[in-house]
Amino acid sequence: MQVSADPRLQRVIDKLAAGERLDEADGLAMFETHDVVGLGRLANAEKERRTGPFVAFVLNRQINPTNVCVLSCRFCDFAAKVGDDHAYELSLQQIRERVSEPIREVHVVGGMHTDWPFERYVEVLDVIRDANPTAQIKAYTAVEIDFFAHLEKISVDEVFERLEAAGMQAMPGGGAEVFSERIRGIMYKEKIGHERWLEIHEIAHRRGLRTNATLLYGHVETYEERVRHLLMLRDLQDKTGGFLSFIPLAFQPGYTNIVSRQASAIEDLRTIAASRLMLDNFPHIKAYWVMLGAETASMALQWGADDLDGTIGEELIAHAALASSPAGMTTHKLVKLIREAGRLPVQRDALYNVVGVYPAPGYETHWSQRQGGEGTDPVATRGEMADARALDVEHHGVHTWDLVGDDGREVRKLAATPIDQVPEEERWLPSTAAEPVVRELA
Ligand code: V47
Repeated sequence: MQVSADPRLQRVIDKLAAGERLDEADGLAMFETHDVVGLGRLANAEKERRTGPFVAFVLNRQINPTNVCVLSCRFCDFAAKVGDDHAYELSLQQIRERVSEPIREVHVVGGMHTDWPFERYVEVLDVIRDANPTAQIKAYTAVEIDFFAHLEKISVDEVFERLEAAGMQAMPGGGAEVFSERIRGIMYKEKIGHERWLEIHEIAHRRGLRTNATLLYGHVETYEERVRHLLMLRDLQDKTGGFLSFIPLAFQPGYTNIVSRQASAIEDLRTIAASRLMLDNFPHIKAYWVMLGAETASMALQWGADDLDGTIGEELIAHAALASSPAGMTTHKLVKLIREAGRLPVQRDALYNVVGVYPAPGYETHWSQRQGGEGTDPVATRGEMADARALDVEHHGVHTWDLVGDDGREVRKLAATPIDQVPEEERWLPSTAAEPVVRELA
């Protein structure tokens, strides 16, 4: 069993070994320990127990329909007022164009516009569904849902009814910030507090909608406040089981003058690890490369994270706050980051169904020789995957699966079978290697 020189972390190790649940004191111990390597090992063991060597990612696109917002949160560099130079509103046609590529998820979040009627937000979803029926829609934070309910003078359930009818399939975890009235008073006075945020997620879960949760850290919050935030999420998850993923968001200082620099990489990794261990009832912990930066996000995959979010297309919120990461990522780069962390890339959809496990280089060649032509998605079918696994074990060993061919080209260009020609039930990959992740991600 693992041993730590820090007696408080040792207590966490002992409790986990005994199958005991961690409490507030344990949470603090993890945030305060000097044995950050020991903490990382512990969280990594927990990640591996859940999803083995696999790390998921999604081909997605973020749509921020407008940055015009009725709120003026101190920490937000994204929001604008009508007439500001940087204020923008996407037309429905622009939204249509942005979601027409082969993606699996559209993540919609934006400002709460002073003049837009609720109908406009519904139309945004209508247009996305119409432009790309295979992409699942993860739309609108609890803050926006609350805003719509007030705007329309209808219940939260009625808001969900309208949005679900327009194609909403999941809800993102934004707007949670830190569940602390102290921080709300300093940073986002006009925004809903944690009780309303949790209430709206509970309503979503009762309707069968899966949602995510976030924590905005690295500004003026204390470790106690981070731990209490995690415990409140864990309590709701005990009640409903509706959360899919937790995403710690590293605050980007931008022009806000709240702090002079972003949290350190060690602080990021510590937060990922502590979240993995405290949130024992959350299926997934996401390393959000946009805010962590690609290198730290890749390291987080050895510190408890099992998900890297996605290709994104064009991120605007963190980049308004001067995030130094790129605005989007190619599949090739994401898969490379996952492989650099010694993990096996799995493509998922918004609801964590497995779309495909990436095959070995020899296998791509085999495909392209056998079928020729260009596919639209690097998915392996049931039978093909069994072959790939055999090939992999024979020639490369399981950790050498790769997305790119020897010439460095993406497998997408070589893949044999376009995803829409693969029957739905064949997209699940029951090879020995894929089984644990299929179970866990489902
Ligand atoms: O709610 C705003 C945060 C969130 C800054 O659910 C900032 O899968 C850092 O919630 N620095 C929106 N963060 C993003 C979000 C999200 C992202 C990826 C995946 C998912 C998911 C959700 O971004 C906001 C706010 O908490 N934010 N400004 C900033 N300067």
